[in-house]
Amino acid sequence: MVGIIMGSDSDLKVMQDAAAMLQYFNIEFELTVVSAHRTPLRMVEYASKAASRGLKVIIAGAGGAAHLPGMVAAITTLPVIGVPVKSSNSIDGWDSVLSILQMPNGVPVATVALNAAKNAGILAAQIIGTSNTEVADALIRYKEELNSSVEEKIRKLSA
Ligand code: RP5
Repeated sequence: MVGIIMGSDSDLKVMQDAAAMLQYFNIEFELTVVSAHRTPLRMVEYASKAASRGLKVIIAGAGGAAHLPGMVAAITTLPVIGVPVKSSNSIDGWDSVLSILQMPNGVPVATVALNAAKNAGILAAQIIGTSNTEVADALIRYKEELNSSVEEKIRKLSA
């Protein structure tokens, strides 16, 4: 249902947080490496077949000259969530953030914060939740748990 792709296996340590959230919300996903620069034909194949294969959302993470999310968004009509990964050669991750964020009019990528694959997983769940009541209910519970965990901390602070 959700495709998680990344430019390199070195992105996995960040991107596994997206997979963990999809597991939490009981959403099927696949996870693979697709490089815009090193395997461009594979990228075109993946993006052009994603919708007909039944995917609903693509989460794409990349670092440095992070063209993968934008190029996939250029090909597919599915929503693409971009995760800027701070790779080892990064200039503090700004290269990744700006490469993914600064898309031209007409080709949006929903860009999350640097290394924020967890939020990408939640955002994908929210998209799926618009047409899936089980996921929508799980998201309500998740919000309630977030709220309770903060209230608990506030109680402890004021005790
Ligand atoms: C990008 O270059 C990848 O997304 C990764 O973040 C970065 C470095 O890749 P490796 O050299 O570690 O394979 O394409």
